Amino acid sequence: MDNEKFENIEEKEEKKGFFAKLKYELTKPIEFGGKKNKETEEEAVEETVESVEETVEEAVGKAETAAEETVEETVEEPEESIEEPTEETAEEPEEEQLEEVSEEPEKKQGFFEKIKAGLSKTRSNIMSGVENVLKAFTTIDEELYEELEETLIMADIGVDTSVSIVEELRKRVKEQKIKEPEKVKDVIIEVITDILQADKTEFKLTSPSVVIMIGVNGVGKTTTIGKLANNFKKEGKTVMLAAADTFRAAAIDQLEIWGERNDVQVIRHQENSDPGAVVYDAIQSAKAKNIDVLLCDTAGRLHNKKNLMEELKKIFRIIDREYPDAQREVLLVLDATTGQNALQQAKLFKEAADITGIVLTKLDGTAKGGIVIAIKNELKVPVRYVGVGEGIDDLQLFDENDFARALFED
Ligand SMILES: Nc1nc2c(ncn2[C@@H]2O[C@H](COP(=O)(O)OP(=O)(O)OP(=O)(O)O)[C@@H](O)[C@H]2O)c(=O)[nH]1
Ligand SMILES: [Mg+2]
Repeated sequence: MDNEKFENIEEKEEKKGFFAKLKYELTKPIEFGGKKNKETEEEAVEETVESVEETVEEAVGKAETAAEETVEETVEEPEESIEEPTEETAEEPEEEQLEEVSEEPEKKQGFFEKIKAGLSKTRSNIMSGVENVLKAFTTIDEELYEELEETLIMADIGVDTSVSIVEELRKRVKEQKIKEPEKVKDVIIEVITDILQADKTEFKLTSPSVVIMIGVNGVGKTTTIGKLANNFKKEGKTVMLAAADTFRAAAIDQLEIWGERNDVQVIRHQENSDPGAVVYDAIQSAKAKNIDVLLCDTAGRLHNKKNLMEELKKIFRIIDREYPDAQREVLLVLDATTGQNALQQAKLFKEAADITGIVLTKLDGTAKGGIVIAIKNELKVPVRYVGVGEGIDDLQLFDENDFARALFED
């Protein structure tokens, strides 16, 4: 086995991933950074702080190395890069190019680049592991499959899903009569893409509709409401927010800020008031004003788990009774950086709520994005949106094709 070659490839992958992330970090808007984290002492939030610190340290360390490397590279080939702007470039009129590209595909391209950059760590986490295993084998045997399974599990794809991926892989390798280990990589990509694209349904909101955001604390419920309000407004819909997380005054204020930013009304009561009453009032107001979408924030934690689930059930009962004509969407928000833990949370919330969709936040910069494959495969609840940053525009409708491409394209 050629160890040196091994390391070089790993280094290259890492570098590629790092530059994509660095590029993304430099362009993303900084909003609300860490504000929430300072307000609560819950473990999950502390973890987020730690992981942010780790990422910063890691980024600084890598940036230093990268800077050194860049200097070396520049010194080595200075002349070529100076000569680069050729006549061709000078001749091409800029305007003509702009005319050709209409606004829509450009926007889509921006979206795609953002998710691709966000997924760079996940991509190298999955693919460099797979490539290393495949390189270590000359024939396809049982041991190879076992090592692949282990690699997929390590990449946060989850045990059950990794087992079923490898099972399907065996079948396809046999069917396609593949003999060389390096050709297995494309089949793995194919199998995972099929999982991501299975059971596609379109997310459509009719008017009026009510969207309830649920999930444990710190996953990004309130932020996602702010981003959703922005998305819906851009579609020409009227939006109202309900501050049904009355557990902390700061939670109500946070929603209020998102309301101001989006220029939409926020229905709020005092801290510790009944969340059901907030939702009741919001429904009456939304009806009176013919609001298209009512977005309800809920608490991520209460004194105990049972309280939380009971409170959610009460909110759903009020919506059923007061707003039967409205389309009801219950979106469970999961934090991609928590990996397997996100799956456990989903199982818990499924007991209390009819979850209609998943929002997977914080996909930007995490290496644990493989969890989306497990979520698709195991939860049987559609992923509707993905969060790729803290800014108002950092929420994307989950597009199976784009996501699979972003995950595997170099
Ligand atoms: N990087 C990144 N950060 C995000 C994303 N979504 C939310 N956040 C951040 O995560 C933190 C927690 O978000 P909140 O919206 O307050 O979470 P919450 O679920 O409402 O939390 P509770 O109100 O405590 O239940 C904030 O600092 C957000 O800016 C995302 O997609 N990417
Ligand atoms: Mg909140």
